Amino acid sequence: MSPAAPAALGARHAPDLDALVARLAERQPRALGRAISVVESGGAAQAELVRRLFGATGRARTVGVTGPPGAGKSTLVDRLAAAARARGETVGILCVDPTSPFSGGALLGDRIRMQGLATDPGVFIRSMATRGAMGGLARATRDAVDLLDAAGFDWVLVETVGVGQDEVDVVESVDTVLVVAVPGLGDDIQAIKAGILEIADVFVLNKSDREGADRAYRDLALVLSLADHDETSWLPPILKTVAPRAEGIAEVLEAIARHRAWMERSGRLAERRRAQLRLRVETILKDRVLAAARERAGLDAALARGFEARTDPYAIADQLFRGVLASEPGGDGEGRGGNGEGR
Ligand SMILES: Nc1nc2c(ncn2[C@@H]2O[C@H](COP(=O)(O)OP(=O)(O)OP(=O)(O)O)[C@@H](O)[C@H]2O)c(=O)[nH]1
Ligand SMILES: [Mg+2]
Repeated sequence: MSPAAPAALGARHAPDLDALVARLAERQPRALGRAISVVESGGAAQAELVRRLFGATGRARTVGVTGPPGAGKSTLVDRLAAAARARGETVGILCVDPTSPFSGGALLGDRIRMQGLATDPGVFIRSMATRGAMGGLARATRDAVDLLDAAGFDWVLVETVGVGQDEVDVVESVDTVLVVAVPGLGDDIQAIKAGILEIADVFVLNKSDREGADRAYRDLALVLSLADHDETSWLPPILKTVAPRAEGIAEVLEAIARHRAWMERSGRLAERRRAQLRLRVETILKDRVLAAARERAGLDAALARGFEARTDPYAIADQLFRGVLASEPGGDGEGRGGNGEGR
């Protein structure tokens, strides 16, 4: 790789990012918001910002909260944050909604503003959505978790809406995953069985004030008992909560702490972080190769030609991949045509 490229990058972005990084350490909300916009917008600045902050990450308790729409995730996040604040701990909150075109703090922000947490300097809240996340929502979210972690928040809570692959990707970037279920929806239990049973570290049966809570508890317990586990594995607890009344919140915090302690003791924390690193690097690589194919190897033209000639997809991909390898990386089109340096 040419050393000139990163240097030029640094010169272009350094003054801005230096100031931003300094204000991040003070957890200034506007700096945090700007930094998250930087990682959402993708490109060189995203990479440079994470590069500068990465050394300060790894300290926060990171918790994902996922489950079906309306299960009470935001209310839970709000009460968990309040409980952490009561202990003097700071909380960064990301609300990720892949189905929403809007980002910038509208959804969860409004809810929590009503509770008064948003005026608390120990709490930062931000919504993230598809729009603007050029490098992919999961990647931007993972970077945003790093930002909040590096900024010194004791907790980083990530709420994701729904139960699709996007959510799985997002929650895989935290240390503890809470899956929220509610009584009275048999289909939800099915969905949990099919999709996210594997990723749950703690089950929260919210809306336990509703009819059918005991039944739902038994259903969940049954599903869990059928899962593969031995004496060395973590058996996800099921905790009943009534989030608006903060009932069961202390128990959820306690379960998170127990899970974290087990992760450290068993070596799973390091294992999970290694797996997360692999996932992130592989995602970045995929994005880079695809971007290089588009920008330097003529992806669109090759597709158009290939379609007309009925060339098979493997042959088109082979040709593009050779084009990527032959072209000069890092330059704004300067390396077009390739000179063999990229091997
Ligand atoms: N009865 C009852 N209602 C609850 C409980 N928890 C949340 N709610 C209500 O359920 C509704 C949805 O709560 P949210 O916290 O917005 O749920 P959510 O899962 O974040 O919703 P989305 O982000 O839209 O998927 C609100 O009206 C809450 O007041 C609970 O334990 N019991
Ligand atoms: Mg919500």
